[in-house]
Amino acid sequence: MTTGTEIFQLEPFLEVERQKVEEALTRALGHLVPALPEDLKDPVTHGVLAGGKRLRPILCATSLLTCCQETLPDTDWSNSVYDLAVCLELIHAYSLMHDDLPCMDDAALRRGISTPHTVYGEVVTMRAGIILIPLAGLQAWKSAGRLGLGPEGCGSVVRILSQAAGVEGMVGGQAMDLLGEGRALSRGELDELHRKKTGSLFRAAARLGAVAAGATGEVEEAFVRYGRAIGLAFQIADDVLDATADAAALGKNSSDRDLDKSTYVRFLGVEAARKEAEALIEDSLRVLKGVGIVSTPLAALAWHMVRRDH
Ligand code: GRG
Repeated sequence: MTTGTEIFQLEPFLEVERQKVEEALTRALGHLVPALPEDLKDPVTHGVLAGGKRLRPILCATSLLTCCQETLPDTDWSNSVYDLAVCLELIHAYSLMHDDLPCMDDAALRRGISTPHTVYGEVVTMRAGIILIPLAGLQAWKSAGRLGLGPEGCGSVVRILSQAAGVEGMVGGQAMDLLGEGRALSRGELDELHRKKTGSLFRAAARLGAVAAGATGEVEEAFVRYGRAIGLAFQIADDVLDATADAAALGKNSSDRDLDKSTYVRFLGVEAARKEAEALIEDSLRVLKGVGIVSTPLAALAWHMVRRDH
């Protein structure tokens, strides 16, 4: 099978991108943290800077740069790309802080390190997570302006982020997940749950990149479909990893096995789940090609969603 990623050095690419994301997160916190109540400063910093693959902002920045075909952006413009992209990571960070709370997954470890509530307590961690939601919106709006988007474009960026984070997206998916515990979900319910809970931020990441680059409606729609397919593929791969990797490799305990949850592996088995994830990646790249976008970094990122080991 040809993937279009054979000569692309994915690991160095991811490392360089991850570093730019870390720098942008540090810049964002440098502006945001001083204004926070004293007791939230450390928990917010812990929740945002405690590692992670940073895939959502990397996807957003790569989509944006691909649409612009920008080869040598000046430093300010380039920083603003990553400043926009990290609005997604602020939402992701809050969701993980809350997801790990005792009233949800009750996880003491994430990425191999202590979760915020085990260090700062449950109530403070809840507040630290909540405060990240408006901060993410503000981050999106300010950085979109610095990228040169007008009021309408800035509004679109904040709307896309808010919809992805809200009841039509991640929060809606999490609610479905909580309500579905203890009963077997149908395949349709499982797809809807994950399209919302996990998929919505990936979809928004690809779409925000296109919108911030001023893409046409047709190209924007292709990025939505690309993001939707790789978001679902990411989740299927997550279920496969949860079923096959050990806790040390994942940096957490296997929550699916512990909670007896409906997963893609339960529906399909490991091999068929892997194949379905790969078919989604192939579809996602066909959609981009349909609007004339053949991008090695976007292809490599898409394949990484299903070939990663953690
Ligand atoms: C109470 C209804 C309600 C909502 C609160 C907690 C919450 C909002 C949403 C949780 C959503 C959630 C936990 C999604 C998980 C998505 C996921 C697969 C996370 C792991 O992503 P990676 O692998 O993590 O990108 P890293 O560690 O790399 O950042």
